[in-house]
Amino acid sequence: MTIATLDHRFTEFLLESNALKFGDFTLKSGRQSPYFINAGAFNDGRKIATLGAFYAEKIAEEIKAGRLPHDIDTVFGPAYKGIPLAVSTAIALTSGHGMQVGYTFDRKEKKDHGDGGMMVGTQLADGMKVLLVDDVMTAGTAVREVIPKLRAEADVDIVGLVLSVDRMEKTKDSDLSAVAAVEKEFGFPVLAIANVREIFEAGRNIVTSDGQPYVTDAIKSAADDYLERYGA
Ligand code: OMP
Repeated sequence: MTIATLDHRFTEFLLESNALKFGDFTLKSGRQSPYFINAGAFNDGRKIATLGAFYAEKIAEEIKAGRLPHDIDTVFGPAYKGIPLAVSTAIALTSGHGMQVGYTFDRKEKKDHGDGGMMVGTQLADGMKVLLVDDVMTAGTAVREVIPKLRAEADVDIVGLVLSVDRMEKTKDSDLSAVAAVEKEFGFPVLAIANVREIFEAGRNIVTSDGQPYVTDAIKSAADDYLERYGA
């Protein structure tokens, strides 16, 4: 018996959860895409727990491979969509992998009463090892917005960024992928549970309840055209 790879199992989960949609979508970058990954579809206890377990599995794999440190202090998810990611990942790292880690997220609005802090959860301090988690990267805009917020809190050591999906797209002004550009600019690894090419490959062999592949020839061909134009 062969054990399905992480990217294959994750693609199954994306498709079954309706988190991967096919159609015509305008992205934050303005690009028109024939597919969209919607992390908002992980909207119940089972799905968010499963998602956290996928992140934790990826992180454990990368710790083993030496690309992430074993002594991560906290998992940071940018508000709002990163909040359930950080919490579910921290739970899964503890329950499934025996790691003691915190979770942290930012407030979008400044709070002027109570503790007055900009961060919720484990508070950031100088030298702390912080692992970022986010949903999808297209151009890297979201991550560029959040890093200055972390740096304003404390001199933290950002050890990496883990995504659900790397869309493998070129930046506007170079042939580098957005992931490679962020790695180069900030000096930490950007890792994804699956990238879009792996997802489309796996999706050809995953079938709906009526036996049809989720990724039909027409969908695959639209995705290929899109990646031909914007793919890195
Ligand atoms: P960048 O910030 O440009 O990397 O785009 C990623 C963000 O766009 C994600 O955090 C989402 O808010 C949104 N997005 C998706 O959620 N799924 C996609 O498939 C594509 C995008 C997008 O707009 O590029």
